[in-house]
Amino acid sequence: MSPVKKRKITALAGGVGASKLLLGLYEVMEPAALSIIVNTGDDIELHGLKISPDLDIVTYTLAGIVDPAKGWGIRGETFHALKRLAGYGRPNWFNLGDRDLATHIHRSALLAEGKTLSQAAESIRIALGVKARILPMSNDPVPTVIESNEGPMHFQKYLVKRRAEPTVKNIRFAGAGSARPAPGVLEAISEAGRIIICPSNPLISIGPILAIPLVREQLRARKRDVLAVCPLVGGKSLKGPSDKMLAQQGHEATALGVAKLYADFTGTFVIDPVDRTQAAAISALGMKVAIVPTVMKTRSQKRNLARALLEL
Ligand code: FO1
Repeated sequence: MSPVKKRKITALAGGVGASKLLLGLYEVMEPAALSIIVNTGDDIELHGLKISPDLDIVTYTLAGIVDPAKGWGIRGETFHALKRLAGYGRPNWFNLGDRDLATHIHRSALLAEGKTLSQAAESIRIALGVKARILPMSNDPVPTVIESNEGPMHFQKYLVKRRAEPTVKNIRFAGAGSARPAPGVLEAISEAGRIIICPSNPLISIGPILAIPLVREQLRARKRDVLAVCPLVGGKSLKGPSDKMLAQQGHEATALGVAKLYADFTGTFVIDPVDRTQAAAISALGMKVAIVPTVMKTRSQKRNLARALLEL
């Protein structure tokens, strides 16, 4: 492998869970050598604006402006515009802050001018001074639809408005089968020395990216160099409802259960020491297993995991 290729790292990411590791990577490697392919299945249109939560979470985190307590939105936000919107009878269950709204207005204006989501993401990350490449998985809409006991609902409605309470019967990525990867996505996978699957929800954060056929195919072609970090530790998700959703979908809510979903394209599966008893069963799926602390509460834990992944 050429030294340039070896230096390049590509990550597949959802939002809050992924951003912890991405921040670690951003701080321990040359940031410009990092490319991040981001889930857009969570995107939603509200108040006539295109909102791309995972793109924004990743961008705000790397720009150092994310709200550290929530992991999404901008630090020190105010919500005057949302209150006024509610006064007009508009829905206010999705908390859009005043400064965050500027991002959505800018993105929506660019799209209305005929620019792509990739171009909008590029404009936002440059303006916020982020040096890593941030690529939406696709410029085609691939909305995640939760088929629940209360009927089909948009993913954000399930997660935020209904607080992940409905039972998930099925998860659909509408249009994924014919969606094209956004410009740069396939190259980012083929040209990287390592491809890291971040510890995001395998079903609704990494799942939509994998549902684009050319992306999964390209990952399979790079299997040896794909590392996946397990988002469950001791059968519990580090962030969000992954464990509950896996169980409702008939998967084991364990490291092994996640490994089974990733076995066709992952060369090395990274688990926390807590799950070491599952290493043999995961190896039997045809993957190497790396045992590394994956809980990232502090900045040094984020950097340590990032360094460990680069050194594996
Ligand atoms: N998550 C919430 O739990 N409640 C919210 O009101 C909310 C608003 C929001 C606004 C902008 C944004 O970029 C993200 C926001 N999120 C909110 C996070 C988001 O719903 C999810 O965490 C991601 O889509 C899953 O990665």
